[in-house]
Formats: sequence, structure tokens, C-alpha cells
Amino acid sequence: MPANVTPAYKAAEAAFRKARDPEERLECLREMYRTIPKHKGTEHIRADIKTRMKELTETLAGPKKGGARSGPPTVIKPDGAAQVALLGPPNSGKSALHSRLTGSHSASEPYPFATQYPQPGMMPVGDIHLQLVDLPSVAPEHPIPWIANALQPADCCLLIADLAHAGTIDRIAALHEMLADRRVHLVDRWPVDGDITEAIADPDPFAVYLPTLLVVNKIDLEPEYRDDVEVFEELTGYTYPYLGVSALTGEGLEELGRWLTQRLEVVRVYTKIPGQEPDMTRPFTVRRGQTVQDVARLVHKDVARSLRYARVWGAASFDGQQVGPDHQVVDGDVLELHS
Ligand SMILES: Nc1nc2c(ncn2[C@@H]2O[C@H](COP(=O)(O)OP(=O)(O)OP(=O)(O)O)[C@@H](O)[C@H]2O)c(=O)[nH]1
Ligand SMILES: [Mg+2]
Repeated sequence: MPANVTPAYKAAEAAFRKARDPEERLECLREMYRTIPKHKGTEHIRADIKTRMKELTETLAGPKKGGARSGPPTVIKPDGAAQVALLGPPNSGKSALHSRLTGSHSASEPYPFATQYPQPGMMPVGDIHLQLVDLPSVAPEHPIPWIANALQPADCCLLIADLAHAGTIDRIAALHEMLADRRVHLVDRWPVDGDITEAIADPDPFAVYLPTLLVVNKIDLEPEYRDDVEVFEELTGYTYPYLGVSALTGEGLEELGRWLTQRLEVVRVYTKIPGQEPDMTRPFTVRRGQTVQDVARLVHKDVARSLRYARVWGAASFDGQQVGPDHQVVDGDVLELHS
């Protein structure tokens, strides 16, 4: 953060870092630009803000007809409890996993670089839905100009690797380098371990820090994959949490869903209308630390705007307890929203 910035700028920057939705991020950038002191010391960061505003405005406008950027969208609007990006070297099985977990029919082919554009899909984990985004492989021979933008809305990533395949370790190192050049950093810390940016000495507001799970795929071919992980850690120094899976047989995939919802601290909240039974089949999902107000926003923006208080039934409150909009919800809470 540059020296001598105002509290208003600091607040806008903090909001920008927290925001995942592209439209919300653009709003925050405008606020940052409005509140940053205009002097020599902030020249660099003002240029950064402007570039980001331009990029985001362009992505939100969608591809230009007949322009250089025509084609499918490169940024996927977040949906569900969290957005999970699939990253990895070519042919590691990202699309095979995406297809199996979400039913997307994402093209999984025996040749590399079959995937060219982001492909969203929803992965059910009990009554929670995670949004999985299949992505093109990140490799030096296949640069993707929009990859950093595509990763902005992601809450975390799965680093899909076929560790038994020769050359995978070098390819993963190259992937890290390419992403770091675009200010995207894979980190081994997950929300359950505490705030990520607090653990980083001088977090760059324009960088993306993605909690990363190493997903060792194709364990049907290599059941001794733990040995490969040990070698991987030794050679690269990366110590991501890891799971072994097979997109072919489905092994490990249930564990993957459980692992993600727990580490992302997904909180399910059910709503009810006064005098009626709650609908326990379709939860609204937020993250630990989020509030009654955040749930109201998911229900409807008018409900959020006019919200006065809520009644809560759940593990952390007595039945029907009246709480304010800032009350933090916990998993399994039933809420009655009053405007
Ligand atoms: N045996 C085995 N083969 C797999 C598994 N997952 C994927 N494959 C095969 O690996 C090859 C590559 O799979 P994709 O899903 O296209 O890989 P990708 O990471 O999406 O690769 P690109 O998008 O093309 O860069 C295909 O031939 C798949 O059938 C698995 O778990 N086990
Ligand atoms: Mg693919």
C-alpha cells in the first residue's frame, strides 16, 4: 500500500480485495480511484487501478462482434457456494474431472490443449453447490492473455497433476512462473487456516492469492501416488495439501467434495416465512463470518435493502432469537427475515 493514503482509500482497497464478483470489483476500483490522493507517490498505483478498470469494463462488456476478442466469455460470473478454478499442465485430466464432477461434457481428449475457453459447471456436495471452472492448460507454448482476469473471481484452485507422467514437475514449475508473472499466486493456506492476506507480509492488492489443493489425478494408473507427491514436494518446495483421485474410476471424488466445503468454510442457511415450516431442501450458502445481511442479499436485493432484523433457530442461538443484520450466521441456521 502506498504511503499517506486516506482511510477511505484503505477501506475501498480492503473491499476490493474481498470482492469476488467482477461488477462489485469494478465498483471498488472506481471508489479506490476516487479516494486515492493524487500525487507523485501514488502515480504507479493509479496507473494500475486504471488498467484494471479498463480490463474489467471490457470483460464485463463481453466479446466484441467481429473484434479481436470475439469468442466465448473468458470470465465466469460466480455462482453457488464458491468458485473453484481447475488449473494444471496439459492432459492432466482437468476436463475429465470437470465432466465427471459437474456433468458438463467438457471436452476431455487424449491430445493436449483440447480446452480453449473457461467452462463453468456446478458440483453438488450434499445440498451445497460448488462452481467448478474448467480452464485451458497453462503452459509456455500456449500463453493465455486473459488467464489472470479469468482467475479473479475464483475462491480457490485445484492444481490437477498427473505426477506419474514424465515432465509434470517441470510443467508445474512453468505454470507457477507464468501465473506469477500475471500476479496470480498459488498458496497452501485455506480459509479454515485464517485470513490469507493477513499471512502475507505485504499483500499486493492487485494480486490474486488462490488457496490451492494439489489433486493427483489418474491414481488408477499409479496407486503409489504418495511417493510421487513426496518427490514433487522435495523438488519444487511446494507443500500444498493434496488428495489422490481418478476421473476414470471416481476414486477420491467424494472426499474431494467434503474436503472443499470444509476448508472453504461453507455455511448453509435455510429461510422460513413467519408461521410456516422452513424449506430444508435448498439452503442459501455463505462463508463463515458472513452475516444475516449477506444472506438477505442472496434472497433478494429488496429484502437486503429493507431488512430490519431476523429471527434465528440454530446451534448458536435460542429458538426464535431476534438478531440484527450484522449477526454472523452458523451452519444449519434457520432464518426468518423481517423488513
Ligand atoms: N487412466 C486415466 N486417464 C485419465 C484420467 N483422467 C483423464 N484421463 C485421460 O487423460 C487424457 C487427457 O484428459 P483431459 O481431461 O482432456 O485433460 P485436460 O487437463 O483437460 O487437458 P487439455 O485441456 O487438453 O490441456 C484423456 O485421454 C483422458 O481420457 C484418469 O483419472 N485416469
Ligand atoms: Mg481440458
